[in-house]
Amino acid sequence: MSDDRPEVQQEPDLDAEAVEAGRLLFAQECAFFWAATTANDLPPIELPEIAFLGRSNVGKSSLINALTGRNALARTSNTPGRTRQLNFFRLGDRMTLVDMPGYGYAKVSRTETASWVRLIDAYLRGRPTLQRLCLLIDARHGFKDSDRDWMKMCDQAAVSYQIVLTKADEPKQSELERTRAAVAKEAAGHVAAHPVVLETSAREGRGIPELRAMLARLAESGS
Ligand SMILES: Nc1nc2c(ncn2[C@@H]2O[C@H](COP(=O)(O)OP(=O)(O)OP(=O)(O)O)[C@@H](O)[C@H]2O)c(=O)[nH]1
Ligand SMILES: [Mg+2]
Repeated sequence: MSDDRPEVQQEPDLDAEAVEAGRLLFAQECAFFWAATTANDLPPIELPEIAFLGRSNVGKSSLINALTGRNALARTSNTPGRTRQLNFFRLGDRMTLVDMPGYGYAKVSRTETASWVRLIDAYLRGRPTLQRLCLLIDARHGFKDSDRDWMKMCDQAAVSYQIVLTKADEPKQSELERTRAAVAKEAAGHVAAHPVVLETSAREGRGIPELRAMLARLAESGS
C-alpha cells in the first residue's frame, strides 16, 4: 500500500501567499457557538469543519487559541480532562473549529471515558462537513498506543488526518528531530494520514502560520 504513496514530507510546501491566506482566514472573528455532549446534539451541518483530537493535556485547546490569536477562546488547563464536550467555534463565515475531549487520561471515570469515546467516534464517522482532523501528538513523547487506536479508526472511517506535534518548545532540537522522524515514518503506513507532520508550539507561536495556511487551503477547497 505504501509504494504509491508520496514520500514523507518534512516541511510543508507553503509559499508567502498561502501563509497570507492563512493569516487572513484566522484574522476573522472567531466565537464559540455550540457544545455537544452526545452524538444527538451536534450542530446543524454547515461550514467545513476542522477537528482537534489528541491525548488529554496534549494542548488542543491551547492550539486553537494560538491559531485564532485569542488567549481564552478555548478553555485550557493544567488539569487533564478539562475539555468535556465537543466545543464548536465559528471562524468568520468560512470554517468551524472543533475542540474535542482528550483521551488516555486514567483519572477520568470509565463511564465518562466511554461516553466521550462514543461521542468522538460518532462525530468522526458521521460528519460529512469534517474536512480534516488534526491529530495532536506531544513532541516530547511521540505516539502512544491510544493515538494508534484513533489513527486506525480514522483509516477505517476514511477521515483524513494531519499529525501536529505540540509543545515543540519543550524537547531539545535533537530529540525533536528524532521524534518527528519516527512519527512521520509511522504515519506513512496509515492510509488516511496526511504526509506532512507539522511541528508547533502554542506557547512560542512556532508552526502556527504554517498550520493556518494549510487550513486555509482546506477552507478554500471545501466551500
Ligand atoms: N510548553 C508548552 N506547554 C503547552 C503548550 N500548549 C499547551 N501547553 C500546556 O499544556 C497544558 C494543557 O493544555 P490544554 O490546551 O488545556 O490541553 P488539552 O489538550 O486541551 O487538554 P484537555 O482538554 O484536558 O484534553 C497546559 O498547562 C498548557 O499551558 C505549548 O506549546 N508548549
Ligand atoms: Mg482542552
